[in-house]
Amino acid sequence: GHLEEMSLPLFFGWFLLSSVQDKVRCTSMDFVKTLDTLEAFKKHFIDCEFTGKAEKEVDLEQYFKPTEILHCTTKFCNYGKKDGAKEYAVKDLYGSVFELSLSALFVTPRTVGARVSLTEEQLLLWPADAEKEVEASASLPLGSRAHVSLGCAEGVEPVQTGLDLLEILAVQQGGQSGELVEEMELGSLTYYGEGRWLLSLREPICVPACFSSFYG
Ligand code: ACK
Repeated sequence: GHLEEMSLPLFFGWFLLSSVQDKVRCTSMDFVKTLDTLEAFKKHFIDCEFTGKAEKEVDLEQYFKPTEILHCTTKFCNYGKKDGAKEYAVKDLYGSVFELSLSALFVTPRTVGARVSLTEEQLLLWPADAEKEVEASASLPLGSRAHVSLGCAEGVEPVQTGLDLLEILAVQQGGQSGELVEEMELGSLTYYGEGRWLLSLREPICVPACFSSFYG
């Protein structure tokens, strides 16, 4: 009936515990600030991906608006309108705390995010079609889209963060290795063209996150 339909959330996912949210935000903010100071970033920036204009300076800290709740979406249900929303029955793990491994940070002209490397157990909660929705990434391994959105440029929706990650991974898979730009304290920074940067973390950031849902 009507009430039953209403009981499906906007999405299911792992929600970072509040104790680690600040740490993740600070790490990503430091990364964005550092990126902003690199000559290589300025050089590519002038070709202009970030503003569309030939501006020489951009304050990335202002450019990206922080996302509200740090989480990694598993199933986007859209209150039941999305395919497979009803079948996504994961009640037995609801409320469990998992340890998520953030393995990379990335920045594009649209979004900032963290890549999440899922364990076998975590992959059991991952929808089989998450990567297939995007043509370019249909052959990427299950879980490739897993991410935490950290910030979006003005007018960009958070769904874009996962799409940007898939694009970068599709370029990697296509055999283009990207241009290794710099060994940084946190890891190696690679440029994938079109304003896409990925910092592969030397030590993944491990964060506790509760499997739950968001109604909004
Ligand atoms: O950063 P995210 O994973 O991207 O978290 C938000 C959350 O749901 C609430 O908007 C994600 N989201 C939005 N639309 C979709 C979609 N069509 N497919 C997958 N995830 C989505 C968004």
